[in-house]
Amino acid sequence: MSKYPFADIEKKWQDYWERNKSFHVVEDPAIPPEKRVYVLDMFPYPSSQGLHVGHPEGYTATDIYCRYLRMNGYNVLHPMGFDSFGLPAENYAIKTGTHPKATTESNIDMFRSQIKRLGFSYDWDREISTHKIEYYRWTQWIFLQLFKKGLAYESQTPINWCPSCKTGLANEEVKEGKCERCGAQVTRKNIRQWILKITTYADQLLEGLEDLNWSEAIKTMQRNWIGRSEGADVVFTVEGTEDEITVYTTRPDTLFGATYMVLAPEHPLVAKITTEGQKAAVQAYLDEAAKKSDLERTDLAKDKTGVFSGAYAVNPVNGEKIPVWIADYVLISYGSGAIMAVPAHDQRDWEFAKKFDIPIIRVLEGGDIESEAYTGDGVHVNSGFLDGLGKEEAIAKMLDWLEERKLGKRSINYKLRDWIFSRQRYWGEPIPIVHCEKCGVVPLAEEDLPLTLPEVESYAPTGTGESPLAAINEWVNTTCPKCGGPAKRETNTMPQWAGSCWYYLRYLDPHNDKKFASRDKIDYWMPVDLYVGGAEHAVLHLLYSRFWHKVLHEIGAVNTTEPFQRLVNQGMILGEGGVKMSKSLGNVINPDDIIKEYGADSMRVYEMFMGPLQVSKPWSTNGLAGVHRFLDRVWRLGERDVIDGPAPDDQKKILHQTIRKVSQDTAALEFNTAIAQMMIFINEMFKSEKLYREIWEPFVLIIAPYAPHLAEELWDRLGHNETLAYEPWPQWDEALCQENETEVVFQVNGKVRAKCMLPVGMAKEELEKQAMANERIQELIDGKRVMKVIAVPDKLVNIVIGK
Ligand code: ANZ
Ligand code: ZN
Repeated sequence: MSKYPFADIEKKWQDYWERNKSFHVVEDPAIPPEKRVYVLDMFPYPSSQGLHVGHPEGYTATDIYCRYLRMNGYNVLHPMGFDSFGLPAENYAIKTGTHPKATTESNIDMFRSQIKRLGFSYDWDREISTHKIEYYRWTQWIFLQLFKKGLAYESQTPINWCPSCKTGLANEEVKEGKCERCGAQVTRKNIRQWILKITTYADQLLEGLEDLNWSEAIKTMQRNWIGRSEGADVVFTVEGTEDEITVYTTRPDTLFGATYMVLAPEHPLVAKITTEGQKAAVQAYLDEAAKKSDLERTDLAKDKTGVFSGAYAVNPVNGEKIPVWIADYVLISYGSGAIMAVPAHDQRDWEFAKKFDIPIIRVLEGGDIESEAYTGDGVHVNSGFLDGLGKEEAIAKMLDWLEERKLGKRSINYKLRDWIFSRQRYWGEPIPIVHCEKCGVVPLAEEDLPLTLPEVESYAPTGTGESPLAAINEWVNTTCPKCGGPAKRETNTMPQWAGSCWYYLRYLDPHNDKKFASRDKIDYWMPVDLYVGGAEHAVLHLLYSRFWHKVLHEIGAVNTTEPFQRLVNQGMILGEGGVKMSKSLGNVINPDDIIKEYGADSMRVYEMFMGPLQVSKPWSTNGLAGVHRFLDRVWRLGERDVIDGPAPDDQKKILHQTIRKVSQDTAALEFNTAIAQMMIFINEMFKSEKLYREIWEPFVLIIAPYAPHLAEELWDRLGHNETLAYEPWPQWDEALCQENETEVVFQVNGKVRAKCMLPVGMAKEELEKQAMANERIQELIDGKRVMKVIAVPDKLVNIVIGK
């Protein structure tokens, strides 16, 4: 008996698959559409740390599923690639002078070999990397399509600015007021930016969620991010002037309770309406507010600040004069950048009014407005023509009233902001735009793509808000594609999200140099049937790629309105003890070490055995060793000589039960319970000295998706000389699965005293007889009075005795 030689086996089969291109897939037209499946993993960013244990979790899950589908006759597209533009490589280049391309490509080589060591069945001929010219040429092409549709525009906007990375950040990259990458405090800076109009698609992005097979949790996160809000724009006039202040409110029914107004500090009317006497105070306040991020400003827990402008506005419903304040809890970027404040019924306004001693007027009954704002429903009071109405009726009535008098109109707002798409960085896709003195902003012609990233001397950002590309005169100075006159290239680059917005399409046709992907191939495979990855991409990546996909659909470039039909988010793998794996805690598990010590198959089966795919679960070295022992037992069974004759019935039964469970659970991505059943099967097998071919062969096939190297080796030993990857998946016979005996317990006064295997479905009377005839039970009831016998078929018999 030899030791389970996983290292040799794994190397051997990985070489075999590679040599034979076992998982190369083509668009076979003979395969009907319902048998074509596209299973996608979120591709990794090739960091210098290499693969972590979270990567193989999702990758193993999809790999098992793909291998299972292939054996069930599906044509399976299962590709892998690298999201290879991004900040870490650039930051490393700034520190060391190493070209980001060199670092990135050596990291990719490391990742690829680590991934290959896990035996995943990717079609490596389709590998892509987003930083490759052949790839980003098409990212640039898609940008041009967005530009042509008017969905890309330039704007001078205050953006989040990381003073340490010296670059602009999208709102999504700011976490609690700090830079997501480096942790520095984010400030505001006015800068020229390229912006994508994702907001145009807000409703489509919301509606599209309905038909997707995604978890409700992720859908809710996307809905909240889009943040559709229905309300009204209401016009107030500034007393004694022609100036008008438009506010956005979701509660027009509370107009009679508006006791002040607020302008955002950046509101254009601030300068105009501020009175002489308030000028100095207002200016001081504006200077302070400019330093804060939106997040800090809207933090509900934060102390409210503000300054009186000196001006008054007139409430359109009752002609009341109310003071206009300037306060940073109102954002310029939402609604109209101005609000009517109703302190009795809005908590932020309530806190502000308390602090600055502004009247609080109740207009709905309910709550205790002395201690907090009342935001619930109730009968309107102090509200003229709304008195006596509930919230919904009052809103409707007020909207009609305002619209009739042209004092307001229904309006819809979204939390979703347009996407700040430019980065003042080197290691990204150049934006294919030139700035011409005469023609302004001019896109490159599609034929002139790719616009390649030039070599630079220094990767360090200039800190002026310009990218390092701005320093390369030969590259920057160019001619205008329109008039031929002197022009300058755009020097901003695209954000890392750009490449990952459409990579799933490039896998379909990775070597096409005429199109981003041929329509035939798109039609053959799309949409993605299953997309597996971490929940950290719940909004950004998944929203951006949906947006691009919708644009591509509109221009007729793709066949579906949504890219990812089904999404599954894997849970986090935590460190031993249930805490997050982190360098500082020293509890990071390196997949390479695990593979070396236990083998790739052990790693795969262990990660799937830890628990349901979607939940977080702690690493356990004991658990891993247990799984390794299980595979070792499989190996040892496989070393027996197989018997070709018919197997005994009990072995057939456990086999068919196992095929059924593994088939159903694998199809449902419930891998842990499938593995548990295979463990039960192996225990049963060890009860006999004999191993029958008709039992063993099907088992080797069903364990193959989980432990493919081991299974291939066992299959080989069984005398087959081709990969089992396309062997038909074993079918189970329901009749053979039936348990014909079951364990029944015998109790005396509720205590279990004996157990017995009895035929399934035995009648109550017969069960009672069996119990009474049991030796141990007879001893216990001997000389006692039997008061009652309760029999539950297939489960138990309880004998109640007296003294
Ligand atoms: C008066 C009012 C009375 C409001 C009341 C609420 C309750 P959502 O649902 O998030 O869309 N608001 C409007 N524009 C704002 C801005 N730029 N910055 C900060 N707050 C703003 O919230 C809409 C409500 O948020 C609006 O309705 C407005 O306050 C405030 F009992 O108007 B409300
Ligand atoms: Zn020009």
